[in-house]
Amino acid sequence: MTEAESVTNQGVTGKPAGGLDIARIREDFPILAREVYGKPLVYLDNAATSQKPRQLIEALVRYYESYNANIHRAVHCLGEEATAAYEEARAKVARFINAPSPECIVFTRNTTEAINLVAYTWGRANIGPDSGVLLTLLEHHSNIVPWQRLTAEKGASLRYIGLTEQQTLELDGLENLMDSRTRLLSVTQVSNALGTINPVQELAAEAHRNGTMVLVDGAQSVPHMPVDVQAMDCDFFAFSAHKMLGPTGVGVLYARPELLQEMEPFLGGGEMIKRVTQEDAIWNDVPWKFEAGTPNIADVIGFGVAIDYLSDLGMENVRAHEMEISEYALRRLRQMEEVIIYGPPDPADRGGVISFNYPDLHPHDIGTVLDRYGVAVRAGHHCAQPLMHHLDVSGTVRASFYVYNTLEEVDVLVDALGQAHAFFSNDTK
Ligand code: C6P
Repeated sequence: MTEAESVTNQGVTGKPAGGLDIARIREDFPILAREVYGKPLVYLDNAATSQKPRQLIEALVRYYESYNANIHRAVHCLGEEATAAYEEARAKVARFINAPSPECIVFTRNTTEAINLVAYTWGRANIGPDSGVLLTLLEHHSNIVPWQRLTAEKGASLRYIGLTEQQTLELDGLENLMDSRTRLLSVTQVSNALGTINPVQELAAEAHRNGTMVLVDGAQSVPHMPVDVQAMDCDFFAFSAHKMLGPTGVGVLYARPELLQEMEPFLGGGEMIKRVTQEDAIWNDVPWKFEAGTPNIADVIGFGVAIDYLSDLGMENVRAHEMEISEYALRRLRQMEEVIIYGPPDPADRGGVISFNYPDLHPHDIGTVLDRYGVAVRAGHHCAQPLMHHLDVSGTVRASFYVYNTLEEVDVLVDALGQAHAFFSNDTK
């Protein structure tokens, strides 16, 4: 019996873990059957991008084979079918995060573009020399650089909420950071680098008491847990399709409807107008006001299929499965000599992301050896350099889990890690 089997028989063997039938789920992902350097692929880089189910791949083929057309402008049947499927995907996204209506959902290219849209439109209109933007040390560069650019341009202040020793947000003394000048708190719901889950609902309530608007970066939360933007009471919410079984090239900006009404468009061109004269133009209704040019039609439709897939699994089950895997991985990694694990110790306080290091070994070296064992992880700064600087490391090795990962794959990771450590220890003797 493997370590994993001795913990539970619910994993790849087919019995539900967190209510999920993992063996059956794995059959939906053709890529999981491939080998890397002669070893079965163990894909643990899901925080970077997830793998895609057959249902999504087939939906993309179906679109291109049977109703490929531009949307919102054709009078023909294909155009109507494509428009209906595209707008149906918007409605599915709205339901998935409990947005009040599909009109609150703007399709972008990714989370990065969604945050930049807010910085460029709402930010330019509302941030001035007397204002401030508050971030946290857990942010991805996508939620740092747009605000650095905006605050530099406007002469506004930029502050960061720091971290406790357990690498959760240091909320003692928040009142000193968030003052009457703070126009925006922009915070990730789950850290991509450490897995820390932030109390965004409480933070939003605190921010609103202070008259501060709230943007939540949901790139690492929506794929992995139930999300309700109305309960969270955020003003803006951003995430990417490709991290949640969907295609690349599609992101989402949710915003409270009255904000979208007030905001100026981001890009100008076709689709985002009602009427254009030689001198000026009248903007289209929301959300189309923010979707200039031909959008990524096929991939938005595919995203709708990915949402159907996750909805069928049930996001509570997805979360339960990842907690089970994380708990097991944390336990096994803690048994290994010298491994330094980052992030909160309790799996309930973290998403399915585990970052770790060996002292004196570069994360890239570890990642490269793991790859030779078929194990795909991310190694490096995870686009979170201010956080790495705070931790005083150049980077970490990061294993990140999803619905198709098994406890047995954690065993493969741990064994390969042991081999990598032994290899470099001998190398340095
Ligand atoms: N993080 C990772 O390996 P895009 O690239 O726009 O789809 O997502 C950006 C982004 C924003 N916020 C968070 C919390 C994220 O994790 C990411 C993407 C990937 O961690 C790729 S760098």
